[in-house]
Amino acid sequence: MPTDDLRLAEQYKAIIHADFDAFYASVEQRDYPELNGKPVVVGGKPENRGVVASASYEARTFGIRSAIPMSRAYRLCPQLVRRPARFEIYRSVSSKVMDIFRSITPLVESLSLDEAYLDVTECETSEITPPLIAQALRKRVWDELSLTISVGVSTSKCVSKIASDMNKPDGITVVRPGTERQFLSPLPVQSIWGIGPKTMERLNSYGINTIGELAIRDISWFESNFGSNGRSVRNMCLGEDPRPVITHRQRKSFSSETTLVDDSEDPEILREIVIRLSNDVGVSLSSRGVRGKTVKLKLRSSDFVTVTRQRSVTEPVQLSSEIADIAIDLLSQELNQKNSYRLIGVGVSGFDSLENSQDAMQLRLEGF
Ligand code: DCP
Ligand code: MG
Ligand code: MG
Repeated sequence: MPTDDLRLAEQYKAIIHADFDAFYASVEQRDYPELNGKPVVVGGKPENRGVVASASYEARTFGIRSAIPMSRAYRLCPQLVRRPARFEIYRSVSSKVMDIFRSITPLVESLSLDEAYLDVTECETSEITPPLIAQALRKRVWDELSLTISVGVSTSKCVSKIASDMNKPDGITVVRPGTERQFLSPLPVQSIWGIGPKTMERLNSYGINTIGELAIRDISWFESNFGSNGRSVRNMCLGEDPRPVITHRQRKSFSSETTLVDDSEDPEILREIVIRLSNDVGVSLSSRGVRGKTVKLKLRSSDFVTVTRQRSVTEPVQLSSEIADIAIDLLSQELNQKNSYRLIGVGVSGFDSLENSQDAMQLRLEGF
C-alpha cells in the first residue's frame, strides 16, 4: 500500500470510515473460541420467526445474510450455529472501540454501534499519512479487542464508507485524492447513499446500472429525477461530498430514515416503520443521555415530494415509546392525504442542557 497517499491536507480532508466485520457474530466467536471457523449467526429462534442480525463470514459462504429469516438460514446451512444476541456486551465493545477512535482524533462521528467516521486531516504529518493512521487503528483494535475492522480512507464520508466495504473482512481500501470518480464509476448505483432498491430498479430500467453511467447525466436530469436531493446525489456520484464529520457534542439532532422496499400507503406498514425509526432514535438518545423537545417526521411521497412535520413538547423526550407516540400522531395527520410514500424519517432535536450535567459527562467519557 502506498504510504504517501493523501498527503495534501491543505487541499483535502482525510476521512476514515471504520466498520467491524460481522460485528455481533465476531464477538460471539471471540468469546466462544469453539465457534471459530464455523458458520455462526446471531439472531432470534427460527420457531419464533427470528431473523439473522449478523452472519459470520463462514456463514456467508452459504448465502446467509443479515435480515433473512432464521428458518431460511438453517435451510441454507443445516450445521449453522445460532447464538442469541448479547446487546450489553456489544454495547460495551462499541464503547471501547469509540474510545480507541477518539484517542486518535476528537472528530469521531459514530453511525451505529459498529461503525464510525474519523476526520484525521489534522493528524497528518509528512511521516504519518492517513493510510498509516488507518493501519495503526486496525492494529490497535485487534490488539485491544481481538476483533477486526475494515476501513476506507478517502477525502470524503461517502467515498470512505463505500471503500470500507470493498475489502471486507479485515481489509483496507484507500482512494487517493483525484481518483474518487474513477473508483466509483464501475460500482452499482445502489452503493450511493440514498439510492434504495426501488430507485435502483427505476435507474436500471433507464439502462443506468453503474455510478459512472449515472454521473454523466447533467444537473437538470438529477433535479428532475431526485428532486431537491438532485445536486447532492450528483455530487456523490462524482465523489464530492462536503458533509463534515459531526461529533456527538456538535450534534443538534438525531434522526433515522429509511427508503421503503416498495412504496406504501398502508397505515399499518407506515406506523410500523415509524415505530422502528423511533426506536433507532430513542437508542441514540438514551445511550448518550440526551433528551429533546422537538420530534420531526419526514415523508417523501412516490412522486418525490418531501414534507416534514414537527411538534415541540414542554417535557423533553428520550424513550423510543415517547418519540413514537408523537411521530405516529404526526403521521396520522398526513394519512388522510392518501399518498403513497417512498421514504420515512424520524428525528429529535431541541436538546436540553443535560450535556453539561454530571450524568451526561459520564456517558460522554464512557463513549456510548
Ligand atoms: N444488524 C442487525 N440487523 C440488520 C443489520 C445489522 O441487527 N439488518 C446489527 C448486527 C450487526 C451490526 O448491526 O452485527 C452491524 O451491522 P453491519 O451492517 O455493519 O453488519 P456486520 O458488522 O454484521 O457485517 P459486515 O462485516 O458486513 O459489516
Ligand atoms: Mg459491520
Ligand atoms: Mg456497520
